[in-house]
Amino acid sequence: MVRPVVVMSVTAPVGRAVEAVHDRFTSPLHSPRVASILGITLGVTFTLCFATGLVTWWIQHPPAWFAWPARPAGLYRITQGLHVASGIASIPLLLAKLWAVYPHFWSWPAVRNVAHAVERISLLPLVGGSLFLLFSGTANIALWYPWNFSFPVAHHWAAWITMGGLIAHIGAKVHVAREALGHEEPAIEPNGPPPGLGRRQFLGATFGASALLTVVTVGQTVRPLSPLALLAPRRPEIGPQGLPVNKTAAGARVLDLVDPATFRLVVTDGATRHDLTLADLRGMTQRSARLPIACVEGWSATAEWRGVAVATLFRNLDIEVAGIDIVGVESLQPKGSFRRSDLTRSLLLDRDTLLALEVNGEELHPDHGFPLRLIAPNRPGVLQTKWVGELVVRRSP
Ligand code: HEM
Ligand code: HEM
Ligand SMILES: Nc1nc2c(c(=O)[nH]1)N[C@H]1C(S)=C(S)[C@@H](COP(=O)(O)O)O[C@H]1N2
Ligand SMILES: [Mo]
Repeated sequence: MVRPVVVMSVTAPVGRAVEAVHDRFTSPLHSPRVASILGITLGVTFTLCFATGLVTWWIQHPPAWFAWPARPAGLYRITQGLHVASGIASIPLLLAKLWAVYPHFWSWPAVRNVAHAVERISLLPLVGGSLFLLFSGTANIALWYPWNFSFPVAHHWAAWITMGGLIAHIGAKVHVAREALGHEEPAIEPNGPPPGLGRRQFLGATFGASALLTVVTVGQTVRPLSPLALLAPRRPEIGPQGLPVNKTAAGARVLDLVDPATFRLVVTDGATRHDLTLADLRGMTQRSARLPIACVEGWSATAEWRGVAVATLFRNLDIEVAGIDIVGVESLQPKGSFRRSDLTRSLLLDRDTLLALEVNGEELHPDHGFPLRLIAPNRPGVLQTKWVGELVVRRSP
C-alpha cells in the first residue's frame, strides 16, 4: 500500500521539522481509504453534474447532431434539478476530500519522475476546476455575480477541464483506491486510538452535511420539501400568482412599453407580416396546459397556463409549418440576454407550446410577462420568453 513517505531524521534541524510535519498527519482521516471513499462519491456527483450540465448547455447552444425532444414535459426540470442538487451536495464532499489529502501537497520530493510530475500537474485543473465550478455555480444560483466574464461559458469550459483532470486522476489512483478499499483498516492504532475525530465520524459528518445541504435547498424544485428550502434563493410557491419571478417587468424596463390597447403581436414569415391585437388572440381557440417553469438556476414551479397554441396561431394565419427551421421569439424587452429564444420544430408541432395570456385562472401579472408570454414543454426557464412582441419564422433555404 502506498502511504505518505516516512522520513527518517538524519540531519538534526531539517529532519526534526519534516518528522514533526509527518507526525501531524498520522490521523486516520488522512488515509487512502478516506480519500478513496470521498473520491468515489465525488466521482459520482461530478459525473452527474457534467452530464446534466452538458444537457443544459446543448439545449441552449445546440450542435447539429443534438435534438432535445418536447416530451416528457418535465424532463428538463429533473435534469437541471439534479445538476444543482448534486453540485450543492458536492461542496462538503470536496472540502472533506481536500482536508483528507492535504498532507500530500507537502510530500517530498515534490516530483519523483516524469509520470509523477504529470500526475501532480493534473491536480491543478482537477482541484482548481472543482473549486471554481462549485463556487461559480453556487454564486450564480445565489444571484451573486462577482465576476465580469460570462458564467455559462466559463463554467462550461471549466467542466471539461475538470473532467479531464478527474479522468487522469482516476487513472493515477485506481490501484491505490482498490488496495485501500480491499481490506478494512484497523480501527485501533497500535499506539492506542489517535486523538480527535475517528474515520467513521468524519465520513458520517461529511455525508450528513451533504444530505443536510441537499434537504435545505432541493425544496426549490421538489414541491413537498419547499417548507424546508431555507437556503434556496427561490421557493416554488412564493411570488405573484403563486409563482417565483426571475426578472420583473420593472427590471426588464418593459412597464412603459406594454399597453394592452396598442399591443400588437407581429408575426413575420419572409415578406408576409401579420399584426394581431389581444382581441384577435383571445378570439382564437384557447388551450390550457399544466407546465413547469424550470429555471437553469435549479428552481422550478408548475402552473396552469392558458392561451393560444403556436400551432393554432399558424393554422389561423395560413402559415405552412412544413419547411420551418426555427421560429424566433422576440420580447418587447429592449435589451438583456434573455429577451429572445428559438422554438425548434419539435416544440412548434407540440400542442402545448403556448402563447399564454393567463396563468392559474388570471390574466398574466406584469412580472410573468403580461400581456403575452411563451410557455412550452421540456424547456429551460430562460427560453420561456416573457412580454412576447414578435415571432419570426425562419425557413431553410
Ligand atoms: C472531484 C473529484 C476529486 C478531487 C478534487 C480529488 C482530489 C485529490 C487530491 C488533491 C489528492 C491528493 C494528491 C495525490 O495524492 O496525488 C487525491 C488523492 C487521492 N484520490 Fe482523489 N480526487 C477526486 C476524485 C477521486 C476519485 C473519483 C477517486 C477514485 C479512484 C479518487 C481516489 C484518490 C486516491 C486513492 C488518492 C490517494 C490517497 C492517498 O494515497 O492517501 N479521487 N485526490
Ligand atoms: C454547486 C455546484 C454547481 C451549481 C450550483 C451549478 C449550477 C449551474 C447552473 C445554474 C448552470 C446553468 C447555467 C446556464 O445555463 O445559464 C450550470 C450549467 C452547467 N454546469 Fe454547473 N453547477 C455546479 C457544479 C457543476 C459541476 C461540478 C460541473 C461539472 C462537473 C458542472 C457542469 C456544468 C455544465 C457543463 C453546464 C452547462 C454550461 C452552462 O450552461 O453554464 N456544474 N451549472
Ligand atoms: N423577456 C424575458 N423573458 C424571460 C426572462 C427575461 O429576463 N426576459 N427570464 C427568463 C427566466 S431565466 C426564467 S426562469 C423565466 C421565469 O419566468 P417567471 O418570472 O414568470 O417565473 O422567465 C424567462 N423569460
Ligand atoms: Mo431562469
